[in-house]
Amino acid sequence: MSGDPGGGSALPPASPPPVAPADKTLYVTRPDLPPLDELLPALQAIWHSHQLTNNGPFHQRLEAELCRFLDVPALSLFCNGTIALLAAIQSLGLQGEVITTPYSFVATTHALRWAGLTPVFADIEPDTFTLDPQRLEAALTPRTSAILPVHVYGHPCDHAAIQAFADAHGLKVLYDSAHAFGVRGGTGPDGHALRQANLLRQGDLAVLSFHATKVFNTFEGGAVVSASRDAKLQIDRLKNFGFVNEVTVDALGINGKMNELQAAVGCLQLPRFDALNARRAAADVCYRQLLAGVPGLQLPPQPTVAVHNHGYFPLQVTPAFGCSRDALYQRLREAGILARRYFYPLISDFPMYTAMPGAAPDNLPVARRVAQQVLCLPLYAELDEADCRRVVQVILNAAAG
Ligand code: T4K
Repeated sequence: MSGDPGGGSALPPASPPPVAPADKTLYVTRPDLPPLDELLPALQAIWHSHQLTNNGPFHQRLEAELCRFLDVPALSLFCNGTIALLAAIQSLGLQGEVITTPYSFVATTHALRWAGLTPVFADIEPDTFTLDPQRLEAALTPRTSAILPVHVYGHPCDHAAIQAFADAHGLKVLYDSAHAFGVRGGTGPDGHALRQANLLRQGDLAVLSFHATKVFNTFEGGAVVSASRDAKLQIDRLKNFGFVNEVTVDALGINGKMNELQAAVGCLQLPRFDALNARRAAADVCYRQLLAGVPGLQLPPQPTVAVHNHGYFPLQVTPAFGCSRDALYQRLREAGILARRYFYPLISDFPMYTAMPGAAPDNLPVARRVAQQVLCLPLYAELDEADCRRVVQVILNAAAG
């Protein structure tokens, strides 16, 4: 055992001093909430009407307002994003195998399994962390019915290439857009339309999550975006047990309904989105400036969109950094900073998926490397410059050894 048992050493500390443990905890994210006094009139209206769920007035209002805000033709609210994924899968009538990414939250793949489908994992692009269209061909079999890509961290998939492949092989495309709320289009410097146009209009259906940890939250919640009123009506029936009317059930539906409390919260959250996003964007810029040029750190890709939602700050800690990703994760924790390794382990490494097609480690080299390197730093509207500096100081201390 080494050290100074008497505690009286006059030597200076070998490394920079740790950040004061008395500092407040910084989480990877923090939900934004509307002022409580704005919610009270909504609660009074609910108490007065006794309409608690089943397509009540707040539910109808939120669907309409979200369609306008997101500029989509039709949208069905859900109790959460996972059940929304399940209903979307069911409404597309998928069978057999679905090509998907191993680099996501586990709900993406769980939804396929709950629907009795076989996920087939394909690798991701190194720049955007999204499903690599070049890897689709190798994953295709006669049993393939669809592709389930994820706009991970709100970065647009290469939807033009994915759609071209799907069209060539008669496949459906269902986007897990849980991270893509509020991401809006634009054109690149050369005038070419960027990848996203309107992200939520790509593919056959897109699914959103409004979980507490998302940039737009209804505590729990989600939605399926569809291209037509007919498609929406079918999804609405699926989330209500398959009821067509009081006496007719025509499909194996589920209870996926959003209740009036959640919808009322959503109505109050929506007008706040842009202002909160501007604050997240400022924190994002602050990190980029403070971390630029640190050896061994790779900053998150600059989003190829006009408006990003800044839901995550996925920093890559490469072997050239002063310590490992996991050691940095631990150093941050000790300083009260709860960064997260989203998405480690890969979904394909969870025991129920290791035997699935494409799950073999040598099939997923990019996803495997990224999962070993990514650390999502705290990013949310409340985070101020001092908070960002505190996070970066711990990182710089770790780099110094
Ligand atoms: N597809 C994708 C690509 C997804 O990312 C997700 C969900 C889904 C589908 C499924 O959608 P949902 O069915 O969830 O609507 C979180 C979320 O639970 C999960 O919704 C999310 N993705 C995933 C990326 O992250 P955890 O286990 O990391 O959450 P937790 O509880 O550790 O929260 C992280 C931090 O957030 C906490 O340290 C503190 C803060 N927090 C969290 C909650 C829940 C709060 O401050 N308040 C809160 O209420 O999974």
